[in-house]
Amino acid sequence: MRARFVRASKRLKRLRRRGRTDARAKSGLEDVTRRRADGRTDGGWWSSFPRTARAGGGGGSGGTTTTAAWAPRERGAFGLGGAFPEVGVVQFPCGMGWCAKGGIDGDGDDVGEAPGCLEMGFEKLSETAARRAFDEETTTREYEGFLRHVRLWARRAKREMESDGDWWSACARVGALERSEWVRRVRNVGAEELEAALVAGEGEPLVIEDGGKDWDTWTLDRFKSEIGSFFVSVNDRAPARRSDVPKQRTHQLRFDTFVDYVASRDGSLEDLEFDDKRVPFYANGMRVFSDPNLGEKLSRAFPRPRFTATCDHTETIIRELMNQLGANAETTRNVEVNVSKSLDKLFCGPKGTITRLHYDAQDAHGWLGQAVGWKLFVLYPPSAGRLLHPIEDSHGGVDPLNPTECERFPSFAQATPRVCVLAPGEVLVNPRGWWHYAVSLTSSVTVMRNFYHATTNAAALVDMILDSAKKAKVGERRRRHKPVPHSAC
Ligand SMILES: O=C(O)CCC(=O)C(=O)O
Ligand SMILES: [Fe+2]
Repeated sequence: MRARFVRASKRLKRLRRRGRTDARAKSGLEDVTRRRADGRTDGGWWSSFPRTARAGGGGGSGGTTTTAAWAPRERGAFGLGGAFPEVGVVQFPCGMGWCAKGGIDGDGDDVGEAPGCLEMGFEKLSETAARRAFDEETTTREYEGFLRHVRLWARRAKREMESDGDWWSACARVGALERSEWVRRVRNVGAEELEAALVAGEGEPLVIEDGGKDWDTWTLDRFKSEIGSFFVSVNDRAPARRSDVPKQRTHQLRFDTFVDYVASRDGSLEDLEFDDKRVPFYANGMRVFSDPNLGEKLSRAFPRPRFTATCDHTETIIRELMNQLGANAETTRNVEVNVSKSLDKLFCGPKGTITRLHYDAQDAHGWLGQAVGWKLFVLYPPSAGRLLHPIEDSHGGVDPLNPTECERFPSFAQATPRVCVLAPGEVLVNPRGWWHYAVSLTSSVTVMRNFYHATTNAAALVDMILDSAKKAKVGERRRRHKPVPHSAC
């Protein structure tokens, strides 16, 4: 192997000296990109590549200029290699890859008939990049803060468990931050009670213990088989902040492959086995409910909790406003899908995946229900905002779990956290403007919806509807005026 590398790098050096490498590699790549990009040869980054490709490949000069499928056959044409996700191609570096037939070239080097390049589907290519990122040793301040909190708490809980031995009640105590209060827990919540929790004063968060009683029992495996084909974006810090650039790592892969990754980092807090060198990746805010193939299935599996019927006025407001605007049924339907469906989301990640402190944009209320696993939430009322060192409008600069955060931000010590640990089937209602932080204590899947209530936060929704109606109208106009293709004769 080593000898191959040495030979390859010697040859690379020689080729670079002769100035041949780039031109040949690019001409080969250009041809593949043409085939893959369905004629999109102008405008893309590859459009600056030489237009000529030599039929049959091979070195030397001459050859016919053609756009026919062509792959380079000699090593020199492979250049430095690389992955080109834009066109779904992986090109081996010079001297790498496999050779079908051996042979000796003009320089006396052992060469084979190398494959032009390996054409890989975009999905495969993205997955390869994601897997590589999962393996990188990188962490974040919030993940470190969480680990420090858990280890500190574990020492205390261990002492307590020795007295009562109840692991899950000990797990619920992981949220017992200094000076914290528990979020109020209710069952069989009535319409008035819930509405009051949203409307009165700053509102009050509630845990509805039977909120998911109409949901089946779901497991990670069931999610994997039901929505495994969904192509999901995962990242190592969420929600995204402008100041994350360029630190945030985002990758895309099929959901079933991501579930395998989640399972590979499975385990409850009890084992206290954390990969503290690798921050876990989080599928944060999957818009799978608006997916044309999978959305219906999920909406049926997770019917909106009954208590929301009396305070989630989102769809009524959309229909009412579209009616007043004189919109037709198609536009109304489009706006309903674009606005309302996009407010339903799914979150999935291994233990230790974090949603950093923030409040939900566009003045939205929200409910968050556990489908799989346990999750810790830390909340602060809207009026505590200035103690949380807000950055970029709706993001908190403090990390609620970090044991030394008050040394860094002394005023943060005055903020009183409201804490809850959600178990499967439980739903947290989070009124508008309430700051919240979430961390998975086990492998976890959460179903979430942002919603609007006629007398508290409808104004923000009206803006969203008008915006979406404008786009839906433009789309319809475009569809109506589709150019008729010229006939060939
Ligand atoms: O990670 C979570 O479950 C919290 C999600 C959340 O609050 C959000 O995306 O707005
Ligand atoms: Fe949120």
